Parts: sequence; C-alpha cells; structure tokens
Amino acid sequence: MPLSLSQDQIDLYNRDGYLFPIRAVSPEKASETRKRLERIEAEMGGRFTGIYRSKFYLRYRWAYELATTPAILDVVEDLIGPDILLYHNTTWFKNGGDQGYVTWHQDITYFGHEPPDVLSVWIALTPATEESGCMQVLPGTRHEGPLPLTTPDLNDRNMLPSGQLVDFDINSVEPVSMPLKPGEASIHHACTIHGSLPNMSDDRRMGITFCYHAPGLKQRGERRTSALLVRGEDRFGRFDAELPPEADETPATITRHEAAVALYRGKEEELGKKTVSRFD
Ligand SMILES: O=C(O)CCC(=O)C(=O)O
Repeated sequence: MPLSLSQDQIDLYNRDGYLFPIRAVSPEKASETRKRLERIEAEMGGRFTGIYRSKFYLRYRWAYELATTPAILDVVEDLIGPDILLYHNTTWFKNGGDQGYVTWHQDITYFGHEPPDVLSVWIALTPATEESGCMQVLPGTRHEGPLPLTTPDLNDRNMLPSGQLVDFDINSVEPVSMPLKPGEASIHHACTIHGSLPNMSDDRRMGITFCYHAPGLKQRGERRTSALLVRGEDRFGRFDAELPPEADETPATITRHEAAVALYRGKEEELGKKTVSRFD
C-alpha cells in the first residue's frame, strides 16, 4: 500500500517522469525557510553560491530537517522504495525581472547513477508560476535514458554552471509547466528533460531541491561519492556514509560538508563537467 500517493500518481510518475503539485511543507514553513536563506545570503554579501549551494543539508540542521520531512520521504518511498539515500541538494533563485534561465537538461548527466533512478523534489519557497519562470518538463523523456550533450550554453544567464544542453529534438515533445504555491513540490526523474525561463514577475522565484535514490544504485566512473541514509537501511555500501549535522555550521559539520562537496565535484569532473566552479 502506498504511504501517500495514489496509484494514479505513481503510474503518472512512472510513465511521464514528473509529478506535481505535492504538498511538501506548510506555506509558513516555506516562508520561514525563505527568510533563513535570505539571512544567509545577506551574510554572504548577497549571493548564496559555490560550495555552500551544494549538499548543504550536511551543513545546516534546518536543511537536514527539511530534507527528512516525513511527508516528503513518504512520497519518495512510494516512488523508489523504503530504503532512501539523499545524494544532493541545491537552491534555484531567480530575482524578479531576472533574465536567468535553465537550459534543457537531465540531472543524471553529472550524477552518473546506474540505473538512473534518482529523483529530485523541487520545493517552492515562493510562488513558482509561468510568469516567474517555473520549471518545465518534457513528459516521457525519462524513458530516453541518459542522453549525450550538445554544445554547452555558457551564457552568464544560464544558471547551470556546466551550461549543459541535452542533444534532443526539443520540439518533438510539448513541454509541461509545473506551477507551484509556496510549500508545494514537484518531482522529476533524473532522466526527465527539464529547464526554465526567466522570471518576468516582481517577486523572487525561490526553490530548493533534494535528490534521493535507493542504496543499490551504482555510479559510472571510478571515484566514490557520499550520500546520507534518511530512511530504511543501506545493505550495499556503495556510497560513503554521510552524517547528519547536529547543529548549524559547527566545525565538524563544516568539515564534513566540505569533504562531501569535494567528492561530489570530483565525480562531476570525472563525468566530464569542465566548469564545476563557474559561479563560485
Ligand atoms: O529551478 C529551475 O528553474 C531549474 C531546476 C532544475 O533544473 C532542477 O531542479 O534540476
């Protein structure tokens, strides 16, 4: 019996490779998270970027607690089973009127998991609408598997450090926009082609993603990476075991976070990403 999703929702995800809207957290929690991130941004001189923007569930207790919200893990369990590793997380901020965009890509390119059954939960901290440049997906493309890339788009406005652009006839599939209210989430499979357009609204469009997979997956290449067990058990040991942060930014959490990001970035480089630190 699924814990949270209906069988129709599970079938939709398995067929089309995306699902939305899912209530992940309350609007109040979304607003509180927005404020926290904006305080951190202000402390960092206005930009939350570089290694801080990667895997920060290891550095901040509040981010770990958000990633392990039972309502989110129940949905993830319905899609990938009871044993769950958290592999990555990041933020996606576009200011009002910002020309930033995200080229059509698959998350699997620089994750490298085999089979590629990683999923991303994108949680809206502010309204994500067509006007504010919500995410768009190409339904069914999860079944294409990992695709090659074409010439990268390294325009400064492309929010992907790699500028990656998937080699696929984008016009062959009608895109679906995934508008979300604060606290709602969308889910996409790591092979689902997705991207987003500039924010033409007055408010910021802020999202936070967490990427989960079952422990039995392998990864292409030689270098090991790490992941955090957030539910069930890991009977495979294919990823170095991360530890949750006991509090925000203690010396131990900072050290562990930096080490885990170094492994993550090392894997991206091994898989061909040449511009890992473009926005540091
Ligand atoms: O937030 C966006 O516009 C893009 C998000 C994205 O590419 C992702 O979550 O993988």
